Amino acid sequence: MRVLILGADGYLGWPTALLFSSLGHEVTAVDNYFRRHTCDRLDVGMLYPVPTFNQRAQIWHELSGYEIKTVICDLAEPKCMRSLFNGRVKYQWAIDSSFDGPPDVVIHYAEQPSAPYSMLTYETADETLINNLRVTNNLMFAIRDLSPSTHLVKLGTMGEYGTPNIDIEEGWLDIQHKGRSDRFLFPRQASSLYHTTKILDTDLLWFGVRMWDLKVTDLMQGPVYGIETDQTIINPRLKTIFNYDEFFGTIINRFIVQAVIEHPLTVYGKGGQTRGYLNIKDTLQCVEKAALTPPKPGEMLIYNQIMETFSVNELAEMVVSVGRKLGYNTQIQNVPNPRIEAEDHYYNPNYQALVSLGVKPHYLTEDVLIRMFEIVAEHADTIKRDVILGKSKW
Ligand code: USQ
Repeated sequence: MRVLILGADGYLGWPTALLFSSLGHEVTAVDNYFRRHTCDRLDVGMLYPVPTFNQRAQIWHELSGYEIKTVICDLAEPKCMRSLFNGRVKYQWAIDSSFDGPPDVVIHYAEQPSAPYSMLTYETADETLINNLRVTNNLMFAIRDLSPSTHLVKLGTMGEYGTPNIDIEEGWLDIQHKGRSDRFLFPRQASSLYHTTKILDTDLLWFGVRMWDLKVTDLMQGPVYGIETDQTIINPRLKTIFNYDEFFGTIINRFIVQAVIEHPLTVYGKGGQTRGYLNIKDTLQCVEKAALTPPKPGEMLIYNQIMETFSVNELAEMVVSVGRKLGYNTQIQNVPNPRIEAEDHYYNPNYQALVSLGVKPHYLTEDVLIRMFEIVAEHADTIKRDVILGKSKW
């Protein structure tokens, strides 16, 4: 397949590009360096440096023989987006820079992914809204106008549903009302502006599916943890970006870093907040299965992309237990919750569909945590203690 990956320099985008390339697909990878530039601007650091986007593609080619064509441009600009479909694309790095045709599948990660960043200031809220919605709209129109049979795989988030007091279904809810029934998008209620953009994306794409028979799969993903995938371990220069700051570090990744530098684990509020989690390896499996299982034209498939659920307290206890076994003085500190979110709530999402498609879950075991500790410990000297506690408050 011709696979176009948008946001391909990021934590999930780069390993996704490696996976599809390793399977022999023709991969074009696009990014605008938002993550790297924003980390520099906020001065939050990363666990280790990674080569530039083009260098990564070259290194991959030297090691595997496969080609990932790179494009550096801002997908919020319609010209940039449309060039990927109409052949006017300018590759930054490619062995063969001819255009092979529009993609069979697009994997869309090209969004500002941080809830705390979206809630930092008016400017970061606006940037999040404009970037995320414009990129999705540009993509929807590029597909509609230039390649209507392309399958769009969109990364959404479990946070779209919030924490309702009923079971969370996979995307849809059958409603009975006054003797009649119909199926609707499951009710959505986010608790950050970032998560709200994901709801708006879902609505936008559902509109495109109904109006123009687009083919969309929307993946409701939970917070991801982990560092290694089957391809990134081939060589240290293929590692994915790893953040541990309040903006771009997800909770499990942050807790491991905190434990390694013996900073108390930052449990926000009461710690009863429960979410569905998954290993980065399972993100790749899910995206691959979704890409290989396209909907029919005019159909939107929605999957809940999580493998198990934990409360913040449960995660903290697991990290403390492993940290202490490894000889770290690991403590927990309940800090005032910077977010407005339920700290004690019902949570029962369904998430069987991706497993039914063949995804084999990697669970959060002690061994998985120990391996993460080992990798983080190799970089302990570079960890910035001052970015652990945050500035963003709702
Ligand atoms: N939390 C803590 N302490 C911390 C960091 C987080 O208690 O130091 C809590 C948060 O308050 C929240 C939970 O842990 O209740 C998860 O927080 P997170 O920062 O790991 O995840 P979140 O902000 O929800 O966002 C992340 C990704 C986002 C993705 C989302 C999936 O950044 O891109 O969409 O996970 S989900 O949470 O299911 O919406």
